[in-house]
Amino acid sequence: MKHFASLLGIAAVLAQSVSAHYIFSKLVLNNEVSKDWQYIRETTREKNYMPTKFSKTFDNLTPNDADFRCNLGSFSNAAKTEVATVAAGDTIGMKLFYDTSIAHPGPGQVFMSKAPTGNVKEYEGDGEWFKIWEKTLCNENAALTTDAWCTWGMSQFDFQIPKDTPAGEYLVRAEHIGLHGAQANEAEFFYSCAQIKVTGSGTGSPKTTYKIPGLYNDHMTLVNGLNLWVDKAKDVEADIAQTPIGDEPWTGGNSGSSSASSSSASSFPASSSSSVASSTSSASSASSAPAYNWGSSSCGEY
Ligand SMILES: [Cu+2]
Repeated sequence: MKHFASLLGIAAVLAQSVSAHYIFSKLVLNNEVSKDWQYIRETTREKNYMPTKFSKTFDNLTPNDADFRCNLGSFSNAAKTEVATVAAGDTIGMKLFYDTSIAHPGPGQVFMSKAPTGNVKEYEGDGEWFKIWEKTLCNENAALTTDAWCTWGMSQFDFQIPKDTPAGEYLVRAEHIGLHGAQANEAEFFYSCAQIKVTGSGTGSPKTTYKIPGLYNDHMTLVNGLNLWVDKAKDVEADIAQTPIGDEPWTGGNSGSSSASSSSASSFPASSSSSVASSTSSASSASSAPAYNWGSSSCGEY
């Protein structure tokens, strides 16, 4: 049994070696790809492509930290990062370093947050965030460990800045989560933030907003307990529903009166208590998790 497990481990290493880790470094405007870190705040971490995790961390960073907003040390590069002008309603993209593509199974999402002073270069991202784009399962009959996920194989996320977005400067945070280590609390978060200036006359207001940190916690089964080798698509969907990933993205409109906004914001911690309950129920599958999780071996250095 031990030999079997190590063979599987070697197979996982071989499968992984063709697919490096990744980080969003380029902005795509009118199909033109920017330079790396021209509009996206560069992280100061030595291996910028390594993921943020709840356990077995790199650089001690976890999703509970302030730098989970735009990645480690990136605010120190805000002033030298350019601000891209984008008309509300336009579709832009965020593209991966080295033109890699995503070879980890999991959802992708894009969040925005308005700079309260009007100057995004001095904004740390401690205000309200809202979600504008989301990709989860696209083919439930495909393997949950690979191409069941819409983002599998993508090298960039293309998304529309909602037409109703009010003019102003914003952080735009693209994120991909690799769930292949979630059974061991080693979900992998890949993310960074672009600086943009939205033009237009939008007067919309998102219904649901979030704080970062606060998007995820390790009581959420999706990132701590889910097992892609054992669980079914409906289990994954139920786990997604307990996180902000399950919320509808804001694509425009004035769904956000201030009271609606505050009630949905306050329901967010409440919903995390239900995920605590379900994480207990799936603990048995986590403890019988196969030994070949990628989190410990192949995902260490690439
Ligand atoms: Cu990995």
